[in-house]
Amino acid sequence: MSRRVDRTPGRIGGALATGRVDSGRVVSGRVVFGGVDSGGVDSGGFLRDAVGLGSMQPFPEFEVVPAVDVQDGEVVQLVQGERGTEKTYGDPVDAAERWVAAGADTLHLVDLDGAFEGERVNADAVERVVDAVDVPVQLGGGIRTAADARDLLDRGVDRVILGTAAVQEPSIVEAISDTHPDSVVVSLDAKDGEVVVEGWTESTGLDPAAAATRYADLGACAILFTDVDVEGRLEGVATEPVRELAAAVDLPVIASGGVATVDDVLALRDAGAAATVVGSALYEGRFSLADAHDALTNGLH
Ligand code: AMZ
Repeated sequence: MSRRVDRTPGRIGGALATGRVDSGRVVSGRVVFGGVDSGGVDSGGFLRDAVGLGSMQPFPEFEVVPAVDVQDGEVVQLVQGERGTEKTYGDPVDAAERWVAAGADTLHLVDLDGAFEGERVNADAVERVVDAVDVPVQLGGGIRTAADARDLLDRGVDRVILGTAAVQEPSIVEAISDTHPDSVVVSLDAKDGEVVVEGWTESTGLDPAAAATRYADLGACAILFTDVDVEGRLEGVATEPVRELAAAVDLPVIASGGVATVDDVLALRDAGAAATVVGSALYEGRFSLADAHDALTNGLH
C-alpha cells in the first residue's frame, strides 16, 4: 500500500484522527479538504473547530457501506458466514471500484480466510483495494495483534475492525487507540443472541449490548454488529437487536446482516444504526446505492 499517511499529532491527518493525507488532499469520513497543505502547522484544532467537529466520529450521516468480502483472492458472499455456501463475484478491485463509482463513501473490506484462520491471508488483495480507491476503507478479518493493526493503519487502511481479539483481550482496543485514535471498530457479531468469534464458529455466551458498553472507554470509534442468523439470506433484517445495541452504547453502530430491500435499510436507520454494511443485495442488484440514497434523503423508494 503506497498511500502516504500522516497521523502525526497536530498535523491535519493526525488531528482529524481518521484522516488520511492523500496526494495533498485530506480525506476523513465524508469531510474532504481539497488541497489543504498542513505544512507542519498545528492547524488541526482550527480545522476541527471550523467544521464543527468535536471529535471525528465515523458516519456523521447514515451510510450504506458496500461489503467486499474476500476469500481466496475473490469477492464472495456467504450465507450465515458458513464456508462452502459462497457465491463468487469476481476481483476485489473491480468490485471496490464499481462501488465507489456507484457512490460509496466508505468500503467495508473483510479478509474472510483471515477471520477463519486467525491471521491475515488475503493481504495482496487487501493492498490492491486500498491502493485503488480514494474513499475510507475499514478492514477486518484476522487482525489479532496491535502491531498488525498499526501496520495496516500506517499503510492506508482507515479503520481496523477487531472481532476475536477485541472480545478475548479488550485492552488491545485501548493499545491501538492510544497510537491511532478513532481507528478501531469493534465487531460484536451475534448468533442466537450471543457474540461469536473465530469466523463466527465459536460462541462466547456474551450478550452484544452488554459487551459493547466497555469499548467506548477503551477508545473504539464504532461497533459493528452482524446478525449472523439473518446474514446472507436476503430475507430481511432483525431490528430489535440493533435497537438494543444502539440504545446501550454511546458509539455509532454499524448494522449488518439480512438487508434485502431499501426498506430494510430504512428500518436499520430507524432502529438507531449509523450505517449498514450491505453485501448480497447489492451484488444481486436487488437495489442500488442510488436507490438507497434517494430513499434516505427524500423518502423515495
Ligand atoms: O463470515 C464469517 N464467517 C465472518 C465474517 N464476515 N467471520 C468473521 N467475519 C468478520 C467480522 C469482522 O468484520 O464481521 O471478520 C471480522 C472479524 O475478524 P476477527 O479475525 O477479528 O475475528
